[in-house]
Amino acid sequence: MVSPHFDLPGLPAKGRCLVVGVVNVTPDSFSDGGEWFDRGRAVEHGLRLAAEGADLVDVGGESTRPGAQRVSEEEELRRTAPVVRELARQGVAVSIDTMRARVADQAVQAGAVLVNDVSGGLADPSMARLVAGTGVAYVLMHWRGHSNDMEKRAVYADVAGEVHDELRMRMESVVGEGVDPGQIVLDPGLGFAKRPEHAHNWQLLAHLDRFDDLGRPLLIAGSRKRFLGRLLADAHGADRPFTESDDATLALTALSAAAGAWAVRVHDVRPNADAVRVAAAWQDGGAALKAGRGEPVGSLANGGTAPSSTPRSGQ
Ligand code: PMM
Repeated sequence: MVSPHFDLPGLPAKGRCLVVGVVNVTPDSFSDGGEWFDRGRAVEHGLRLAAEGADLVDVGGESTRPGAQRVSEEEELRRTAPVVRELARQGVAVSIDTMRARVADQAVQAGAVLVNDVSGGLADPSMARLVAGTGVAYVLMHWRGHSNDMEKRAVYADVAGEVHDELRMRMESVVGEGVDPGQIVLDPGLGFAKRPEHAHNWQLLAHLDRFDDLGRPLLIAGSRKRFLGRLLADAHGADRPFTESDDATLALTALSAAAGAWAVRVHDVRPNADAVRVAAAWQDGGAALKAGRGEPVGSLANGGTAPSSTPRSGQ
């Protein structure tokens, strides 16, 4: 896989895999549905994630769980803009998780430094031009359709090859609309039109090096996803609940970092922030540490500290 040493506009280059912490301001996301729906709690949670070591905090206002229905643009704006603004004001590097250009635009105006578009520019024809105009970093994810019918689109003869080719085409398309290739981060879209029972996600992870020729950094976002629960099913064939898949997520992070991922997107930040540091020290043989370039965990621009408890999902 390509190395994490990529310079992206407006983002920290830390010479290691970055950690993106998730704040879903939704009543129904699969992994933390309802936990941070309240605006004040969402901000508090984002601050906690930053203090625990998140390099970026990803704020989303629309659930993309399989089968989910869309929310209106107004509702998505109402959920996200104030949270983005307050986190950015407090010195957090914020990313906006949206498929809508207008939501992305308002978030960037409120201080977001990255647009995370799970549709790779397919859901909103205005997204590429907006991203080009703002110049911010852009996560372009592999996507085959909205959550209400993505499962039936998960048909592949060679999942890694097809995801690779579809990402390349999407990249060419947004570059054709003015996006600078240097703004782009690619994401294979684990769990999106990928079926646990067909091991699509594992096929992608096993073949991440096939994305090298695209020449862009990779974001890996497998935290608490169903394919982990399926792998860890019990003797009766029941999937491990996502509330008990944070250890598996941590393993995924360590392996992704070792494989050269630019960033991982996770819910439980603290152990994953540790894992990417372990991977970096392993890779450079402790050179940065010896040279006094060790890095404190969770240093916010405003010096914030973590509130004490980290609530778990109740879903
Ligand atoms: N997955 C979810 C939401 N946003 N963004 C990117 N770039 N990649 C993903 O795989 C991704 C995402 C859904 O998971 P959640 O409900 O835990 O946020």
